[in-house]
Amino acid sequence: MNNPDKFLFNNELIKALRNARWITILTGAGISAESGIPTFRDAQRGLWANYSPEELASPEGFARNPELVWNWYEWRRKIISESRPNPGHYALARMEKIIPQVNIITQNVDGLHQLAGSLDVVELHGNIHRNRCSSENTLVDEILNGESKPPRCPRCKAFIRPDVVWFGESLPAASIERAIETSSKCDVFFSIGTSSVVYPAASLPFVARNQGAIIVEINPASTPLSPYSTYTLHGSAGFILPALMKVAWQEEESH
Ligand code: BJW
Repeated sequence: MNNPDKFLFNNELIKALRNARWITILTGAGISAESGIPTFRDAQRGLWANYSPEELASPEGFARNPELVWNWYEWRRKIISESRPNPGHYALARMEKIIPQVNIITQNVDGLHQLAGSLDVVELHGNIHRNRCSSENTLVDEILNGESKPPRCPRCKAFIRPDVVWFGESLPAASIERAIETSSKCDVFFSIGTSSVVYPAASLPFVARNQGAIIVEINPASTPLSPYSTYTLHGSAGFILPALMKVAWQEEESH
């Protein structure tokens, strides 16, 4: 299925999109898969196959083996720094120019939505490009070359860690508040490229559904959200999103 013109969308979905005034979009690792960034659960292959997400992305895992966790983040940072947004990211950035209110809520830490030109992006799980002191929680800008792994905070000498949200940690209050607010006001809610298993992000489509929004899921696989979605579009985000833009708004790729 390579030709966008051949992808058949439900007419009611297209009508709902054309009438929408507020669209909220939750994204997960799947939207960045076509940029070459392994999805979170895919990343548990190869070099990292022996480690569970909880071991690599939790305060307990970091306390047990800080060097292992730091190396994993260094590995991911390298992949992310060499990647570019894909047609899925660009399609969402263009949607902002058509619909009066579009909010992106992302679980991703890669910054690719912003790089694609999206202006209103809420980062639920932080950003991998930033570091902070694991003790003081203050951002640390500069890491000296040749330092220990992980490097140490220049002030208190505690380990530096990525400024992301690990299992068991609270999400930034302003981000989750904004995410709930925009989910509770939208006409259409997209859930794109997420396995819908990690909370509280996984609860946002239900906030939207409970207030009457249409739920559109884009994912090659079924997820726990699929039975509750109004429309489930099985396929890759980098293919489906530009096709949807074209059919709903006669809008072409132009990046
Ligand atoms: C494609 C595609 C293509 C492929 N196109 N699609 C309520 C109930 C139960 C548990 C909890 C609960 N509340 C809190 C919890 C505990 C926990 C949790 O949810 N655990 C579950 C696993 C059960 N949550 C937390 O701890 C959160 N904190 C919190 O709630 O604080 C208060 C509290 C604490 C403790 C107890 C109770 C309350 C924090 C969660 C932080 C998650 N952090 C991570 C790491 C971030 C930093 C980093 O990136 O390193 O976030 S874990 C990881 O999972 C990462 C992701 O953002 C997140 C979601 O993963 P995602 O994006 O869905 O990726 P994948 O890989 O799972 O799926 C990819 C999908 O894409 C697949 O479906 C593919 O099919 C699809 N796909 N190619 C479209 N081309």
